[in-house]
Amino acid sequence: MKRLWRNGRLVTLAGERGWGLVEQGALLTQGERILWAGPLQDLPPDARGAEPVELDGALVTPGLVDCHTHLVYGGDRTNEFEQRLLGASYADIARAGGGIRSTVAATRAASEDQLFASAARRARALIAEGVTTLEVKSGYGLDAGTEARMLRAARRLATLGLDVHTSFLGAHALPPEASDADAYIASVCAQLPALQAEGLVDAVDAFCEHLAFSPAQVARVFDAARALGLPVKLHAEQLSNQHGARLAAGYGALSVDHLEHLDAEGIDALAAAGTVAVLLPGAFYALRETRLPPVDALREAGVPLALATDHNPGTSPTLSPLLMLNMGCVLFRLTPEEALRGLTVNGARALGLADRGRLAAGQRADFCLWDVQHPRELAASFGHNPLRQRIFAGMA
Ligand code: DI6
Ligand code: FE
Repeated sequence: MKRLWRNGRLVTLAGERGWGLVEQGALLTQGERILWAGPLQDLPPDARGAEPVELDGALVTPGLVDCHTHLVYGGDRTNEFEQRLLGASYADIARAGGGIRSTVAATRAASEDQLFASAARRARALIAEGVTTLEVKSGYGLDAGTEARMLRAARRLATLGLDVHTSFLGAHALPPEASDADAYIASVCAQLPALQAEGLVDAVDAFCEHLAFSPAQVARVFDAARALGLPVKLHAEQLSNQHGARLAAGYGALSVDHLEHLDAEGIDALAAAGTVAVLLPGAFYALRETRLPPVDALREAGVPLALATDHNPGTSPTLSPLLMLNMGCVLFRLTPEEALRGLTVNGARALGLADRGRLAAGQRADFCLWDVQHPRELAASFGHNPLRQRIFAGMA
């Protein structure tokens, strides 16, 4: 059925720059697709017979794409918040058996239904701020059964009315029972074919860090992904420079994420490969990091910049993509337009998706109606949610 959404102020993000603002705009949709977007006065003839929907001057943006989350897990890590306030570092806590490993124990003890129920509560919070596409990683199971259970729970989040993309992050940390990292990497690679056959994997991710896995170990995981035709992405250069970005770019990675310690050579590699840089200000803030990702140099090199919540129980326990818009600007010096592109069109690109993130013909009919005058307000304010309505797949 065709719908004509009229009297909106469209933030189309058409083109590579600018908001693409259309005052007195309209959107023509059919089912879950946009057929046309533009000024109401230029409405094409095929709008005849479409059911009219009045937008009352709302500001319309593409639906938000949260391209990096660890939304499915068991347990609670707020004790680590207190430990860090007393001076412990993330690495100190990890070495003492806390951190990722503590979430692994709680996740292994949870059923798929329990994992789904807690993740659904979190997903509803993201939805309430306009998220229509969500990426979810595994990586808190670190054994074949629990990794698969996490990914199944993640896939079930689609029943809440959002598009879910899953990444296999078996190479997140060494599980407590393993003593040989290379042997563990072999088991990670061995899990992939069955997970892919079950339709649980859209991309393969890894954590390249001195307290996680080396570039050589990550390369083995990426080789296994490549053999199955799966795209890769990487947690890179978060706490130190392991040259993970360069490695990932060599595999044509969709994205590299975090990047506080990225160097000039890594930036050139990303630019050459067309890999998206995903910035995660929630983790930067929560860990009270001081070293900034090289945003100016990334921008100058023409690397697409995305922004995401990185929701996880340890380093980024936020469920607010709107707060990430603000932090992306205040902490990382993105412009409000770059920040919004980062949570829409470039977030989509970080997932290998070209069919969303803009208001244009052929795109998915996922969009948000906001009670603001100008799109920069979405980034300028924080702790406030001006979402009036969220449209997913053409439906309110
Ligand atoms: N980097 C992160 O920010 C999360 N994972 C990763 O590789 C943190 C995961 C955690 O601490 O639970
Ligand atoms: Fe992460």
